[in-house]
Amino acid sequence: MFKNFMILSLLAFSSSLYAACSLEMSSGDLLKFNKRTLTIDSTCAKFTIYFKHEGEMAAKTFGHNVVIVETKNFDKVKSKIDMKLGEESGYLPDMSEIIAKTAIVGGGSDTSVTIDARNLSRDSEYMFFCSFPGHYGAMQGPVKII
Ligand SMILES: [Cu+2]
Repeated sequence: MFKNFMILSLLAFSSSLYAACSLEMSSGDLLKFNKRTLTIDSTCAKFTIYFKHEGEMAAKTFGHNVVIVETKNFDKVKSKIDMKLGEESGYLPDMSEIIAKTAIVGGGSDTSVTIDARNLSRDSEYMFFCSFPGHYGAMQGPVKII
């Protein structure tokens, strides 16, 4: 009985370990992510965010990405969003405040970014948003660190 319990809990533990070091999210032809909140496990040396654009609009006209910052830095980072900086940069300059940033993707494309989640603190507040110009107002949410 005890042995069976041990095996079951080991299985549960390893599958949650596997699941916990990545997350999948998507968006489409609306100003919306499919998730309201992200959860990142701060024990993961490599935490990967997989992001897919499931719509049809081109990256240049209605692309999306996922950017993570400390909530206290959001105003500063969003104020630097500039169409002139181009799609490649996510319309953002290089900034130490940017913790993670995927590429901008258009309909049918996907991308990912991997970060060392051990740098994130459970005592700080984080959020995610899309840095395509004009999108962050609707495309944002909190990131929970566990
Ligand atoms: Cu967007």
